[in-house]
Formats: sequence, structure tokens, C-alpha cells
Amino acid sequence: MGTPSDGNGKQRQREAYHAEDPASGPLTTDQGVDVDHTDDSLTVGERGPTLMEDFHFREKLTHFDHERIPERVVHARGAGAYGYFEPYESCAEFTRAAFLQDPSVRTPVFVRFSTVQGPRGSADTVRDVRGFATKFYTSEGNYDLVGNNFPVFFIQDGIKFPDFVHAVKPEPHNDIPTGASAHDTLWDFVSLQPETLHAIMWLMSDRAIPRSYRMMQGFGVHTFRFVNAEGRGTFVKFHWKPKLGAHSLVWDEAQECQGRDPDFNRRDLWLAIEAGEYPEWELGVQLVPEEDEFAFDFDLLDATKIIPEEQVPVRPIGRMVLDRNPENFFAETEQVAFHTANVVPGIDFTNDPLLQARNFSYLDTQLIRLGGPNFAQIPVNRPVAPVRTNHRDGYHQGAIHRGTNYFPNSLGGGCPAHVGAGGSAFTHYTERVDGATIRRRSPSFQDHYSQAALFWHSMSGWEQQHIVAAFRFELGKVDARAVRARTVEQLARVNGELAAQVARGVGVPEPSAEQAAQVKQVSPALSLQSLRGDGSIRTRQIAVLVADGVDAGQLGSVRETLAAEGAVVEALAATEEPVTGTDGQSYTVDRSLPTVASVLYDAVLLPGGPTGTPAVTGDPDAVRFVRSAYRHGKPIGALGSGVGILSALEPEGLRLSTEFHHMISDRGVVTDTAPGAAHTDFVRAFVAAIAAHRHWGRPPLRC
Ligand code: HDD
Repeated sequence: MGTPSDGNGKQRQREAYHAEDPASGPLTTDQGVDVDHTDDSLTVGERGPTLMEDFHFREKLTHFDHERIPERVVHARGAGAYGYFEPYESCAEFTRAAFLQDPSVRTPVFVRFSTVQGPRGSADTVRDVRGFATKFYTSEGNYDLVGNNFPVFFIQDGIKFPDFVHAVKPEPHNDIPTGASAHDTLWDFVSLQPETLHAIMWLMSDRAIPRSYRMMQGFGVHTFRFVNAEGRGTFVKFHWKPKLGAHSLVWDEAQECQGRDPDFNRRDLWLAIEAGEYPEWELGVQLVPEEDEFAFDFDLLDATKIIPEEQVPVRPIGRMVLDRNPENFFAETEQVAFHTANVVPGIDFTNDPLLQARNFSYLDTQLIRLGGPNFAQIPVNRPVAPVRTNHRDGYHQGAIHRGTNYFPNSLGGGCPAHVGAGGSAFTHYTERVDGATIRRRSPSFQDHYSQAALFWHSMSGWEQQHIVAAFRFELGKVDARAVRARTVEQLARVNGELAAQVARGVGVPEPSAEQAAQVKQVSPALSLQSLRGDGSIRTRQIAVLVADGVDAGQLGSVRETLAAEGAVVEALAATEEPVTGTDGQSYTVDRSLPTVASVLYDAVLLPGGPTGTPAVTGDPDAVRFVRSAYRHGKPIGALGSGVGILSALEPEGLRLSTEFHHMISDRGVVTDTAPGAAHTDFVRAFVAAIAAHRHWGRPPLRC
């Protein structure tokens, strides 16, 4: 990597950083003076006043007092990781961007995932958009793709951003609610600003509660422009598709998870990378020739619209792998500074008014957040490309600049000089724009309902049910009845049945559905059902509930297969004492039931044996565990006596294995009462159930 001053600076900076690492030598002051004692301040006598001359005390406290910087006004809570991007083939036909030319070139990246509404200390599994921001350290300079896990945004023009953010953030009089959109001001805004509706449909869907950052899509949202070496432009939309598929939580589970493990998504990312299970996404692009700019029934410059994948297919162009956790959260994840205007030759903007506003806002915000104009010198923000500017001085200037600081100059040998025209320089795309100064939204931006309806109609039955439940939950938390009613009236313009169901749930009149948007075709690509990924169960967390008397043969066979498939299997028991199996051997317990909960796992296995699982002996934690997994649609495997606990819960109508019927798999509940080790067909069915993630349409439990 280069530095603003010279090529050796980076190395020096690194050395300095490590010299400051307290682990690598004796404790010193900021001035490098060794310290012999940091536990007691300097006082007059053992019980007397503290002395001003204790410079070590004063320095320590002063530094501590200034440890916090302003958190991001949005996307304050996040988690990041390093990795690399590599293209599948050259994209030279469409873009000259160097990092998209050669499949043998790996470009380093840093990615930060985030929630939007909550502060730094809020929980991970809130209902919210997730940020998906990628910094590519390319050979031509840094390129930032600052996207989200939704392909659309809530507003069309960035001048509305402060209004939208004020509305969704905690209310100003009491700073409530934290990390939630279920409150009056957001829904007041939504009910008055129908352009929000499409993104609101996404927010009410399960996309807003991802199971893992590793299992969610990312989108650049805006229409950007690729520019090739001949200067020809092509409109482009960016898509990240996770290799593991896109999977979500259910709302009840997400809420419990906020208490059980507020760091659920952050921990998941960290642990997967530590375990060498590197998350991977495929980068895809939708390309639209410039001459087709007006070929759609929406405006390509409108960030509240998608181009349905069935209309313009997503073309895979490369893959990104995250393979390294940061070493210091503050230095890297907190101080990383993304900016939509960080582009490289070959990638350019369009006149999307939301994007234009962002191109102002991101630089502006870093100036205060990171304390001045030199934040690009912070290691995580530094380009690998050499940096030579005439920018000087300012807070936190780390470079020792030499020579002249203006252009043109002769005294500095004319350096830094311009590169010649047509060379490696970024050249803004030449676009002719005519028009009178005007403060008015284009009529082509006015249809706010068609794509919200497209989304609704493209959902599977269970996804629609979850959306209705989410609207009922959110509006049910809104005190102002008029706001509830107005929102439902807006929903009636999306879909009559949706509006009616929500209206019934929140006790407002059912509006007429006459005005509902017509949908000519659906987009199956929008449903989570179409995003199953590679179908593997790698990194899924499987709980095995064990107790003394567990059938050792069954435990061993299923455990082995699950582990061989890449799943993470944990044995849970009433306490962390090892349990004794039917073979007389002792088996390790990974965690005790009171310290965990079903919401922290993807599936549960109940092995057999006379008293093989704690659920059989009526352990209330175990019974709650199984009940909760069942309600959340999670795969449950039960063998021998383990099946008994399921029958005791009386899922009326669900088919379970009996002595006459061996392995039975019904809506993700896989049971087998056959004696002996787990049979291959049981293991296969259980693995398939885990790969499918969740199972809907289960009958309720009677007990
Ligand atoms: Fe933004 C942060 C994504 C619209 C102004 N935004 C931020 C982050 C992401 C996004 C992922 C966190 C970056 C990080 O991890 O540090 N924002 C989006 C997307 C948008 C969008 C996908 C619409 C397509 N944003 C948007 C608008 C504005 C901003 C319209 C202002 C006009 N966003 C900001 C910001 C933030 C930010 C205030 C807060 C912290 C930061 O920039 O670095 O400038």
C-alpha cells in the first residue's frame, strides 16, 4: 500500500503501530517513558489527596475520556471482515475497471455489514435493512460499493433522507424505540410518503431479519454506469448472491434472540471466519444498453425500483470471499469510511437523485466522525494504489510531506503531474444534459404501487403470511389510530387482501380495494424460496440434546454425518458434566441448557436411549427448546425414545414414526423409532431438512 507521502511510509506506519501494541513490551506513557505502576495514583500519604504532578494518571484518564468518536448517524452498528474479489472473466466489453479484467488478479476487499436504525450497542436481529458496504482496494484506487440487502430504497431524492431518518430513528422526546421501526413517527412518514411503500414491503418481509450476514443478498441499489475503454456507457445494477443461500429468521425468534445473544449476526460472521468457513458471494450485474434507457415502465434513475431479473437476467462476473477478521474493532470496523463517490475508471454515476445526494453526504459525514480531512490515511481506508496529492496539513496528518504543494509548479519538477489524456486517469462520462433549473420530481418517478404489488405477488404463501404479521405487529405498536388507518389505505393500493388482513389485525376499517395495482407477471427471483444457494448445510448449528443413557450408536452415527457435511454440532445437557452413553463411555457436553436456547441453533436432534435426551426426563429447558424449535419451523430429528418427547407435545396431524412405520419425514420433523444405530435414510432426510432451512405449515402443538 502507498501513503499520501511516499512508498516507504506504509512500512513505517506499520512499525509504529506495532510499537504501540501494549502486548509487545513494557508499559509506557504516550511519550515512551516506561511506567512501573498503573494501579494507584500518586497521593500525599496513603489516604491523602491525588497530586496534579501524576502525569501518568492525567494522561491515562485524558486519553480514556476521549476514546469515543461520534457513531454513524445511520448504520452505527456493524461488523466487518477482509477478503478478496476475483472476476470470472474479463468484463472489458463493458467496463475498463482494472479489477474486472483479469481472473488471475485478486483484489483485496473490506466489507462492513450493519443495521441502520439502532445505535452501536443495539441488538443484531432487529427488523431493519442491513448495510452491505464493500471497499475494493484496486490497483487504480479504492472503489466503494455501498449497498444494502434490499435492492430498493425508501425515498427517491436524497433531500428527503434527513426526514426519513428522523422518522425511523427513536422519537426525539424519549429516545424510544431502540433498533425498531415499530413506532408512530416512522409510520406517520410512510403513510404520507407512498414512495416508501416498495422498500417497506421488503422491510416487513423476512429479508429484514437475516439468519446471518453470510446468508443474505446485497445490492448496489442504484443504476450505475459501466464505461469501457472506448468510452461507451452501459447501465448496470450490482447484485451480491451468497453461496450458502439467503435465509432468514422468524420474527418471534428474532425478538428472543435480541436478548439471548444481541451479537448473534456479528458473532456468526466472526466465528465462521475463525473456523475457516469463509463466506462467499457471487457478484452479478444486470446490464442495460444506454439506448434502452426508456424501455421500462419505470425510471432507471428511481432507486425505489428494481429491474426484475426475469426481464434483465443477472450475469455473474466474479466472486468475493471474506477470509480474515479484523484485529481491532475500533481501528478497522469503526474507522472504515465508505463513500459512494469512491469510484475507479470504468465505473461512473447516473443522475439518480438519491445517488447524487449520497455523493455529497458520505465525505461530509466522515469529516466530523473521523475528526478531519485525513481519514484516508487510516490504515483500513488507505488505497493500495500510490497516493500523490497537494492536500496538506489538517487534523491527524500522519504524512511528512516534502517538496512543493501546488500545481502547476516548476520547483518540484512539476510533480505530482497530470497523467496524459486517455491514460489511466478517471475521466467523467460525457453526458449531455439540458434543462431549466427546477425543484420538481419527474413524472416518471410517480408510480409508487406497481412494484410494491409485484413484490407482494411474487412471495410464497408463508412469506405473505409473515408480511401480514409484520404489518400487524408494527402498526399495532402505533398509538395514533389515524396513522394506522392511513397506512392501511396505502396498502389497499398495493393489494386488497393484504390491506384487509392488516386492517383486521390492527382494528381499523377495511379500505376499498378498488385502486389496487395490477400485476401482469410475478418475479420468482424475489422469493427467498428461489435463493437456496449451494444446498449444503455447512456451518449450520445443530443442537443435540443428550442425557445419561443416550444411545451411543445413534449419537455417533448422526454426529459424524452432520460434521462431515460441515455442520457445527453441539451436545447440550442439563449441566456441563459429561454424560454416560449406553456403551458405558462418557461423552462431552458442549454447553448446559440454561446458557443457551433454541433460537441460537438451526436444528435440533433428539437421540434415543432409555433416558437419552433431557427432554425425555421432563427437563423444562429441554422441553421449551424443542417446542420453540418446532414453532420456528426448524428441522427436528428424533430417534427412538427421542420421538416420545415430540408425541407428548401432540402436534395434531403431524406424522411421526411408530413401531409400525420407521423413518417418517413430515414438514421438517424427521423421526425414526427403529432400534439400533441411525439409519441412512433418517440421516439423509434430516440433512435435507436442515438444508431446506425452515418448514412451514406445521400444525400447532397442543401441549
Ligand atoms: Fe447511506 C452510511 C447504504 C442512502 C447517507 N449508507 C451507509 C452505510 C451503508 C449505506 C451500507 C454504512 C457504511 C459503513 O458501513 O460505514 N445508504 C445506503 C444505501 C442507500 C443509502 C444502499 C440508498 C440506496 N445514505 C443514503 C442517502 C444518504 C445517506 C440518500 C444521504 C443523502 N449513509 C449516509 C451517511 C452514512 C451512511 C450519513 C452514515 C455513516 C456514513 O455514511 O459513513 O452519510
